[in-house]
Amino acid sequence: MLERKTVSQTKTKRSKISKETKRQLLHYMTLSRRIEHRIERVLYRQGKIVGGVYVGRGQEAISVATAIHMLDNDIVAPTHRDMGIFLICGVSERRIIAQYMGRKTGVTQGKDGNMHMGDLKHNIIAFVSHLGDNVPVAAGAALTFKMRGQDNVAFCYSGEGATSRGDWHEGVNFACVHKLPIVFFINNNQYAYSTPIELQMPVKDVADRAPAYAMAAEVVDGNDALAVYESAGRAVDWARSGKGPYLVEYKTFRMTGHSAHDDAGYVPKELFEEWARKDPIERLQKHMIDAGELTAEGIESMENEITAIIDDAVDWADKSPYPDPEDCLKGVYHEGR
Ligand SMILES: Cc1ncc(C[n+]2csc(CCOP(=O)(O)OP(=O)(O)O)c2C)c(N)n1
Ligand SMILES: [Mg+2]
Repeated sequence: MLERKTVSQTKTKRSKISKETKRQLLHYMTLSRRIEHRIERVLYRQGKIVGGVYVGRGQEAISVATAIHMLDNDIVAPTHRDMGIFLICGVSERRIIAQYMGRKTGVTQGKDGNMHMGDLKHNIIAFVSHLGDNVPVAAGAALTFKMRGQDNVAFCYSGEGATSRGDWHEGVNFACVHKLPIVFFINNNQYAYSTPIELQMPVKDVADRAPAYAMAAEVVDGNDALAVYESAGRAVDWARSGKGPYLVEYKTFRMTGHSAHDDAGYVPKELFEEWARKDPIERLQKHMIDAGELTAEGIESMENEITAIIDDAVDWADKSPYPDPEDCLKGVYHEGR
């Protein structure tokens, strides 16, 4: 079993990460933040969003710098704060915005208005809303890989709150007993809705749960995109090479309320101030500027390009029709190939 590492031990060999990879990380992290900002702070307030909105502000490095390691036919089970995964997997910005606006052109063809989406054409298991339940589902996919002799990996995401659920533990136990090719990526943003971590877990780190399943695990700074990238690479390699499951806990902070209607009045203001100084996008920008890999003009042109993509997506989605009532029952059950 791999010795568990702590945040301070995960000093990265950054020189090995190419400038192009860093640029991709920055692009997708910025795109995630901007698209979620448009949805939560603009479209939601204009009454154009159907249902609730959950965002991953401040956590963008986790979904982006992990999912970027997915290979062909790998499968992913995201959480409600993983916009970056949908973007990395190639779901178009237009379909994503249409999803939130409840339109027929959205990922669920207007059956839902937020993150409860998935698309197997993009290898994304539809988001399982019952927290913890995406673990047995993703473990089932990993079992299929193993039985078919495929060297694919299931990427399975949870918040720290979900790790206190019974179904989470059952799924992890099953995956570890059968040495399945699965990686558990945990975003530990220190709150589960309004419950702070110390009121829902007796252990210090989520990774402390791993030894009970003889599972390799490490704790990593989730706001350091390059550390996330490197640790995810290690974890995925481990699972892909047949050594069984691996858990990576990313320490981060939810820089918003639980959802768009929640003002997070229960979170001490100082925590937001402290974590604002660790913003993952600003940190990556600073690293790249210091390394001579990015300029202020480069940041501006990336942001302009992203704004244009989002403007186009909103315009397209807004012109899309709502679903017809008879469409509601279509696609609920498997209808054959
Ligand atoms: C079994 C279950 N209980 C409650 C909820 C309602 N709920 C949705 S998200 C959430 C908080 C989850 O906390 P965490 O797992 O830490 O994820 P985070 O929202 O912090 O990313 C809750 C209680 C749910 N979806 N499923
Ligand atoms: Mg949480």
